[in-house]
Amino acid sequence: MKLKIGITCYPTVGGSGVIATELGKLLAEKGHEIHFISSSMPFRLNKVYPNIYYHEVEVNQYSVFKYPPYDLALAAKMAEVANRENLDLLHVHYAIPHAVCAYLAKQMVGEHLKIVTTLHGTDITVLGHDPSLTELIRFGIEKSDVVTAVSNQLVGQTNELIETKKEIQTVYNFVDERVYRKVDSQHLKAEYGIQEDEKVVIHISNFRQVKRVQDVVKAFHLIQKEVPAKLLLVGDGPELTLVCKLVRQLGLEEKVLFLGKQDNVAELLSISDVKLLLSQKESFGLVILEAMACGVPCIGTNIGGIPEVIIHGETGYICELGDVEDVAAKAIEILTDEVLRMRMSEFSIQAVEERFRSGKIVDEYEQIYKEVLGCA
Ligand code: GMT
Repeated sequence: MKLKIGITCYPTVGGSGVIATELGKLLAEKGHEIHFISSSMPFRLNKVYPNIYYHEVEVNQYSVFKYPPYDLALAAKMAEVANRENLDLLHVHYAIPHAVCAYLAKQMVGEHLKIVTTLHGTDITVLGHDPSLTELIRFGIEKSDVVTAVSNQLVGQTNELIETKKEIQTVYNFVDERVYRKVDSQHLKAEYGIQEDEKVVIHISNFRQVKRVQDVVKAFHLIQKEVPAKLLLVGDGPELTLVCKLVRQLGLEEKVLFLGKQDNVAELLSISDVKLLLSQKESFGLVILEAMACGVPCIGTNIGGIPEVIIHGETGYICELGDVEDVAAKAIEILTDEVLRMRMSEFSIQAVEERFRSGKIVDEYEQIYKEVLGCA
């Protein structure tokens, strides 16, 4: 049965926007009709799909409003699209504001419009800053017909912090293995001035404080004392200036390459020997999955969903938050033992195939939609 699905996400924000967009594309490839309802065009929606539509939420600036009413405009747009296009369901990413807006739209459209909400962890981060929103997050969750979260850890954390009785199912993130696979990009090494004997350490993020990019630089400082290596820092964000300063202080200017935001990450991953993600908050860590799919062993912190993605000792290593000495020791182990690195690389590709394959996860979402619509 072909479904008509509305998808709302923050189209330009990190992993959740990527997952929402990729999910829409893969569902469209399976014949479903997809309607993205968001403030701007999802950034990975880069080709024409005849059964994908984009409905832009426009917020008018009337002088009477001190703040532009985005949430109301979104709810109105959701209701308008749901009525006109006869949507079966809205799949929204984030409880606030999206699940709350979807509920408002449902009130306008009728009970038949189902709401599936996926939590990515950011609601919980927001809550850490503003506890006055707890009730609203709980409301958004409890008014959704189905709620999923991207890791078991996030399910537990949501139950604990939001104190909701709502059943939350784990549906892991996935990668499009047609994009994230090992490719031949060895020429990039020479182009970036990386010597034949130098190993490549990579970090990719939006350089927010929670990503602890300084820890990556500190660990790399220890690594390069033992192994000839370069560090690729991919991405941009608020911490970049401080990270540059630390690189200068440690005298690493010649060994750290700031590559800014990049689109073809698979090419960069394919020349990398190990990846570091040393965040203090991370409900899943999609960038780890992307690296694993390209056969890159990862070292991550014992935080959030990271230990559900990296299998310690098999596909990479888990270290305690802030323990840069241990991170460096583990990285040196991987970089100096080619047999170990190759084994971890192969296990990483296998783990993605077994647990996070796009086909498997898209089927899980499809099953959820069919159950909630009573057509399973
Ligand atoms: O981590 C970010 O800064 C972006 C954030 C987002 O909203 O996209 O990422 C969250 O969702 C991703 C997709 O599910 C997860 O892979 C990230 O771990 C999660 N970030 C945090 O929990 C901090």
